Amino acid sequence: MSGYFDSISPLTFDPDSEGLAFRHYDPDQMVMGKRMEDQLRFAVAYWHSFGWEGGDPFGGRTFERPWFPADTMELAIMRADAAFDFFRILGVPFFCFHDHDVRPEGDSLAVSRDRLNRIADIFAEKMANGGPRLLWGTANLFTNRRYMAGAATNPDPDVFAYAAATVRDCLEVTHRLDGENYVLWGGREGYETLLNTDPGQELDHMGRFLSLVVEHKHKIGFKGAILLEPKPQEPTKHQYDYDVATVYGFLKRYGLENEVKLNIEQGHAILAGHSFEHELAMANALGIFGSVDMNRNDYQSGWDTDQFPNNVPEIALAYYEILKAGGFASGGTNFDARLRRQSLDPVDLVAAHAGAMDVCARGLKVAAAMLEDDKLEAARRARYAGWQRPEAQAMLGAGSSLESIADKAMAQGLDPQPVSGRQEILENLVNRYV
Ligand code: XLS
Ligand code: NI
Ligand code: NI
Repeated sequence: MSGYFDSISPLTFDPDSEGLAFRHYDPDQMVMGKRMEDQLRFAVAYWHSFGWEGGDPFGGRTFERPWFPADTMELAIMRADAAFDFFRILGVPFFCFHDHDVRPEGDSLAVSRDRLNRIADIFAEKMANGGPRLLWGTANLFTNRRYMAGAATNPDPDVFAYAAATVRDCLEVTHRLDGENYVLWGGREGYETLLNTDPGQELDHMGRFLSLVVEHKHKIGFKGAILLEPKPQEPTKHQYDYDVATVYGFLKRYGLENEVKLNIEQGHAILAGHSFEHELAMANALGIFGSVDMNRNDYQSGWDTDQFPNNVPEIALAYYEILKAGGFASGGTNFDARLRRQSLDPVDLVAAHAGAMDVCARGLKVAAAMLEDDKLEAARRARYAGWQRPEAQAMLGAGSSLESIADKAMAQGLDPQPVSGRQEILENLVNRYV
């Protein structure tokens, strides 16, 4: 017990509450054949909630937490105590962490690994005593200055090797803690200027690195999924893992499309000029949907603001795509989100997550209702109905050619007539559920 959250009791589902409670998130409510908790699979992100100090480019720490700056193991343990107290207040089933969030880095790889293992022992005990499970672990390959020019894509092979050692250790700790996934977000895998960069070589290094990680996963018997997290910009101007489609091309090129899935973040989708649901639908279409980071960006500011979700219609469309993909398998809903820097108090952190969980619960219920009613899907099926005809199917089959299709079209004197896409009618339909 850290004492930090002592003034706050565990939250319950209480729609009539005037205080801190869930008004929509009822873990036991059944939604499309599963408990809501098992559909949403919420996770708290250790870094934003227990590591981030409230700084921005114009000013430093605004939050006063007793474990800051967490540069000793004693403080790291105090932070772990507070984190697990917090998880219990929310009743979340999962959490996520980077090595860098949970232990101070040592002055050698060996010391860093030893510290990570010591914290993992503490986590294991807390997890066994009713704490949440691990949705995913990951390595921070972007904060230390050694990574300023990338990790796997660094021009210095020693940095590649250092990153390999770091990921080996994090993957093994994730495995030991029964993590359901292991995430690689491409931190500084990208570049600032072509004048000093060989992108072809860097992509090959990144492909090799990922293959090594996948190989090691199998070697140690880790059953979780390896997830890549696309992001188009920030911190480097040109991030290689731009968006879902780009990452799919990368995976294909290095033969990893059946080994790796994606962790899709709403804010990153927005930065890429896409909607969240676009990225989710693309991942589902390409067979690489894995998990989500449920944090939005500001639509105007153009950087990764990591805000808690608060827009139900948006989140409903996201869960609609997730449910269409069959729901989460190993993935879940991770709040890779942080408070605004003026939100100083423990209660702010609790309320931010409670509100976000309610927004997701509402979104999920809306999505399930739309899917169960089948009106949207019926309209979509009707739109593609022509493809049910045998002649249409034949065009897609092996026996057809451009010539045979063309000759037939000419012989039939085809003159296709446009049909309404019914966008506004469909938007109105969605609005009836929200
Ligand atoms: C940064 C990413 C990061 C990953 C984990 O923008 O969202 O937080 O989720 O490394
Ligand atoms: Ni993220
Ligand atoms: Ni992000």
